[in-house]
Amino acid sequence: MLKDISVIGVPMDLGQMRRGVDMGPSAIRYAGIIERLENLNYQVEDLGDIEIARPEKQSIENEGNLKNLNGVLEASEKLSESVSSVITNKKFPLVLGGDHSIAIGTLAGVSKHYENLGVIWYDAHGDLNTADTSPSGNIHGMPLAASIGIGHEMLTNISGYTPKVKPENIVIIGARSLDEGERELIKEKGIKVYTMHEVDRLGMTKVMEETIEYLAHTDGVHLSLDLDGLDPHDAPGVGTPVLGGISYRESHLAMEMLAEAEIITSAEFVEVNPILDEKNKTATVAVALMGSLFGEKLL
Ligand code: Z70
Ligand code: MN
Ligand code: MN
Ligand code: MN
Repeated sequence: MLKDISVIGVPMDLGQMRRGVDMGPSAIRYAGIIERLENLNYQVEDLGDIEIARPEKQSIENEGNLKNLNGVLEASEKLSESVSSVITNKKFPLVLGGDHSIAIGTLAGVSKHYENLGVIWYDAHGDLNTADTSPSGNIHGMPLAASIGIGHEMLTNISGYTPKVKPENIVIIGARSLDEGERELIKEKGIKVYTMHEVDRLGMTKVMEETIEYLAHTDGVHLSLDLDGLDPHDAPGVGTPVLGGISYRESHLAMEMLAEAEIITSAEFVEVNPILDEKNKTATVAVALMGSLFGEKLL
């Protein structure tokens, strides 16, 4: 991973109903991401934030069971364009969220550039809902489904094509809160999932060895890391904390193994919510994990 890095902030909070996750990009910058990467000798360009409609300005028209659909669509198209031009310029796109609905736009921008993109989805959740299966109507619970072409046509067709990812090119790591419709979709599509049961049972070393091997046939791998994949003790500043998550140490190890394998070609870190956090701990953890992902070593 010797490419120079372009950072894109996405102050998105329309994919869920809690305030504050729009401040995620600021919190991550405040925790020192740019300096951290520069110290690893990357040339880092901060492209600033994508402009996102404020919830106050949205007429909360919920199309079916899709909250803030128009705002999410608008942001997804903008983000897709921005991410795509970063790749055209031969830089590594590093996207800072914002809620996880931004992955719809990120993957739309990334996958254009790959024939056979792999995705690692590091998350407590599957994010495999559609309007029909979602208990909440929150689009941040739907981006992985949308990216494999399942769900509302407006969400699956961002940037004018679908699907972005093949189900067999996905690995979910850290899952421990799956809705009924998500479980059915995982079985139907044969999606590879390391729930917390497998993380406990196999250990993170084996989980990552298998993940890297499983994705060996792909021509690029996107890492979509939801901070709620970590245990709430280590990452308390998230909108939907779920007990029994991946530890800070295991997450470091996972990032180090990805760095060593040199397979990651784009990444996003999402769901950091500084108003639910303890002294910016979660953004600080995110920055530390990005350090490891980009090759930081202890010795
Ligand atoms: C639930 C839903 C979710 C993130 C929560 C939760 C989804 N499955 N995703 N936090 N990042 O409402 O669809
Ligand atoms: Mn998520
Ligand atoms: Mn593609
Ligand atoms: Mn999640």
